[in-house]
Amino acid sequence: MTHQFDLTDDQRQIQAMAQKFTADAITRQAAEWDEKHIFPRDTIKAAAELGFAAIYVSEESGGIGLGRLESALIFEAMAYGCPSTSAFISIHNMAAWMIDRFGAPAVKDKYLPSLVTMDRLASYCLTEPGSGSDAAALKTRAVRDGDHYIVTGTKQFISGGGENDLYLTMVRTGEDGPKGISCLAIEKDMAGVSFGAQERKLGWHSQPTAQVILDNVRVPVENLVGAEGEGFRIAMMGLDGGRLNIGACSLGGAQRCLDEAVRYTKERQQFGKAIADFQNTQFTLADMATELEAARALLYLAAAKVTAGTPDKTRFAAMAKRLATDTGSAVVDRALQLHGGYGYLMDYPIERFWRDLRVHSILEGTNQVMRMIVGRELVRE
Ligand code: FAD
Ligand code: 2MC
Repeated sequence: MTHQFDLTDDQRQIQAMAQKFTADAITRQAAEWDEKHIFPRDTIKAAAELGFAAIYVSEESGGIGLGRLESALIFEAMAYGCPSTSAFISIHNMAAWMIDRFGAPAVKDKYLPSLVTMDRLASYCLTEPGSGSDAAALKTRAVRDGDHYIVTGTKQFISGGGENDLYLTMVRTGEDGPKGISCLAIEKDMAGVSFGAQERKLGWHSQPTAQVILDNVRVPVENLVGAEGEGFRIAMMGLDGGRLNIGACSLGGAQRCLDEAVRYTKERQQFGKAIADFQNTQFTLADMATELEAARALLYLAAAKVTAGTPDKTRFAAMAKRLATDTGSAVVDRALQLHGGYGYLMDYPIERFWRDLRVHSILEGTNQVMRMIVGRELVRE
């Protein structure tokens, strides 16, 4: 019975491996990456040696073929050290999975071997300047010309923009709306690909974000992932998993801040005793731990549903992303309060987590869009 509600031995081993990698390679350097805006390519590549570049890519394609719960455990563990770096790796995983799941043999053979080793890094390009939440309104156009598409348009806010090697891009090949969208793999070095300036952000400093500008880029037709017109569905299926991963990054970051808050409040003395001895402190810590466990339980359930492909998986992924990211930020905010003025300083890690987690309520679908997905399905039933 408990197995149904607890991790298996194999899952615990995967979690422990990710926790060790985080302690050895991420946690100590993360503050410097944040402060100096360092993109830790070597550390990211080291994650690939453990299989973390292709966690739910099939073993036949060189991935480690795990489920979405195992994937969540890995991103949660890495986010304990650096949510920004963990989330960056999660986006690469989402793109690699889309190629593995929907790509024809030619496109898989061309790109997956270098993606699973992270010799190539991949971005996911859906958002445009004029279409964020209303993703199906995208305008980037791909016009067929013999055995190529000619692609023109601008993708906004692309994680990895300018640094990554492959851009999995949603483009319009047909009618307006979701049915006219296709998915194309576009290489950084193709003629006509350029990038906007690096965005200056509140958080997520360990990874680049930039516009991807496509000006009459000739992309071979074999780079189509899935059939023409299937791009929106493929993009949304990618996000079912991506949203779990972003939620997991919030859980890991919030757990770190809860642990820091317990440690700090036991050490910090005011009015002649540790501030952990005040009932307000203990009640605050109790609420943080309770809400975090509840959000984690929902996220793990949603992950199991996405692995199993249940009919309600999209709704559960949306519920879990909404709850985990809102809860994560609320937990970190209280950890900051319990640190008093020190929480506001860069000498302690809390303010970095506060900044890094904030964007998780916005990207991979805003938390309003998550409510839209859940609400629409509830009233449709
Ligand atoms: P808008 O859609 O303009 O929304 C503005 C506000 O209106 C939000 O509060 C929203 O919830 C609300 N709103 C909109 N429609 C409704 C509605 N129907 N009902 C109620 N409220 C509504 N995108 C990619 O494709 N790839 C990436 O790699 C990527 N990385 C990102 C990295 C960063 C750091 C950031 C900040 C964004 C990234 N994004 C990426 C884009 C991200 O997914 C979008 O910012 C997000 O989907 C919201 O779109 P928008 O910013 O255009 O906001
Ligand atoms: N799985 C499979 N198919 C799906 C799907 C899913 N999760 N979601 C939608 N579809 C299908 C849907 O079934 C429909 O097909 P059909 O007409 O054959 O039934 C088609 O796709 C269109 O779906 P909708 O009618 O729901 O489309 P609509 O335009 O109303 O809204 C919405 C979709 C709002 C949910 C979508 O636009 C959305 O998710 N917006 C948020 C955008 C977003 O998440 N951006 C993230 C960018 S990535 C990022 O931020 C990173 C950091 C990487």
